[in-house]
Amino acid sequence: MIRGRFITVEGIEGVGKSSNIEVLVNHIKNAGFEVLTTREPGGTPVAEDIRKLLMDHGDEPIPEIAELLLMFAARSLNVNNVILPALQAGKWVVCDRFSDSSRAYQSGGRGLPMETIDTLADWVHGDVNPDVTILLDAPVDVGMARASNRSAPDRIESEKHEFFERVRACYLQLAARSPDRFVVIDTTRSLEEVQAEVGLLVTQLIDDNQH
Ligand code: Z5A
Repeated sequence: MIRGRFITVEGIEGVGKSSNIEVLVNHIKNAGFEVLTTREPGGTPVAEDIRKLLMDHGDEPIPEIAELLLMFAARSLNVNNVILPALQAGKWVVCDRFSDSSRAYQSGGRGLPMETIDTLADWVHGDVNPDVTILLDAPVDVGMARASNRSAPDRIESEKHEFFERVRACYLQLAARSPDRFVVIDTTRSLEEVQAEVGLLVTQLIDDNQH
């Protein structure tokens, strides 16, 4: 029996996922719920090792199918060892990226069939699906400019502008197809404004959960 609420945060790089997850988590804690945060790829020791393999610029090319399967291998570890036990213990779970990232990056960006990703999602995490997905959205140039202030780009961040345009378009299509699950937040505004909107959204979720 799953009792906690499962929230995922999605978006292209630099839209402010990390900056807003903190606010989200604080609101949930202040409302008296236990909350666990995790990220993908990653979240467990082995899944974090898979993350390193995926992000590093090694000499060996990583085929698109291998990339997809590694994302789902990491997800299987995170779901079984972290997310599901927390939900079953009544905790809320906030996950920085989940299967919608595979849909947006590996299907939207790389062109792999969406049906394959849906099949893997069903196989790897069955009924463990987000109750709410917050899609932080901004034009690619805005996200890239914000992200460029940080460390050197990893393997996926080194993709071209058009790749991220396809990823963003795919995210927006996914959100349009599942309006009951997705909330799209425009992050071109100041961080304070975006965080205030995230706060309102969580307050609403907490209210819904209590009635
Ligand atoms: N990936 C995949 O392909 N398939 C999958 O299934 C999964 C993942 C799960 C790792 O993700 C990569 O894995 C990712 C997708 C792929 N590759 N890419 N690209 P990640 O989440 O670890 O990495 P990321 O997307 O690059 O996240 P990020 O760079 O950490 O971005 P962020 O968390 O969204 O942004 P941030 O760190 O909160 O903010 C960036 C900067 O902008 C920072 O200085 C903030 O202070 C600033 N900021 C944020 N919001 C604002 C506003 N509103 N105004 C002004 N400045 C702001």
